[in-house]
Amino acid sequence: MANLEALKQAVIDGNKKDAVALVQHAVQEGVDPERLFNQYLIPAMNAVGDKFQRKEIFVPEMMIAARSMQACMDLLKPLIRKEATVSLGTVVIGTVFGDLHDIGKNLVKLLMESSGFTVVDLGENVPASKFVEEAKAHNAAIIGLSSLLTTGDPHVEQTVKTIKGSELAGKVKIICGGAGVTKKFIEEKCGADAYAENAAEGVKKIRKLLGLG
Ligand code: B1M
Repeated sequence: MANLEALKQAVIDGNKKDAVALVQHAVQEGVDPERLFNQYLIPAMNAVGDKFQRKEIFVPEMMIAARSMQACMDLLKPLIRKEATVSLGTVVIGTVFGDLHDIGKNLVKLLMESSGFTVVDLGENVPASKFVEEAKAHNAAIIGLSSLLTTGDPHVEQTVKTIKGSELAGKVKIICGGAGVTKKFIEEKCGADAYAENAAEGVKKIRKLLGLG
């Protein structure tokens, strides 16, 4: 039987080799890849964050754990991507300026693609103007902002302002998520169109914003 608690622990410990082997084993045993993400990999990264906050680990350990998580995600990616024949729309996504976290954003991207959207990934540390340029170039219906740092708040607000003040105003909807922002801040203060707590909610909210039900 697949040892999923051991998988969680391997990610927390930054033991990439074991984590990858345990994911492979779980998949061979028929465990649902999305269940692996939601019930083991994401809680593992949350545990890493808690340890960092308690000063039990420091940036290098956090980095090593993140690499293990990324390796597991790379392995699962082809398994949950279902090729859509027709795109439901284009989403331009990136992590806001000053923020280098990309694991959550990559997960959101993966789920959006597997749900039928075309996703243009701008990476991390993305300036506001780049979101506007790329959304124009790709005729995007949605811009997705990810923000993990609470110090990123002003960048989220600035990015939303820049997009809303550009010729994209009224043409593109903005959705934001990430541990650095709250629903209240996103929907009431910074003027974005939607907040999503996680990747699955992100897909649901985008469908709603585009009137896809
Ligand atoms: Co950093 N980090 N980190 N970090 N890091 C956090 C975010 C932190 C909460 C840790 C802590 O203190 N407990 C803390 C922020 C505190 C704060 O702002 N209040 C923190 C800090 C302080 C820092 C540094 C400043 C540390 C330092 O240098 N002293 C530094 C900042 C660098 C920078 O960005 N300029 C830093 C660096 C790093 C690493 C590079 C080591 C690494 C990132 C590697 C990488 O991303 N490639 C890292 C990591 C791994 C974390 C934690 C442990 C894990 C983040 C993660 O990947 N979670 C994190 C603690 C935590 O979050 N528990 C922490 C798993 C991921 C799947 O979840 O990204 O939340 P998440 O995404 C979720 C949802 O939020 C949502 O859906 C996703 C999945 O369902 N979501 C969206 C995200 N984006 C969305 C967009 C959407 C919709 C939903 O629509 C567009």
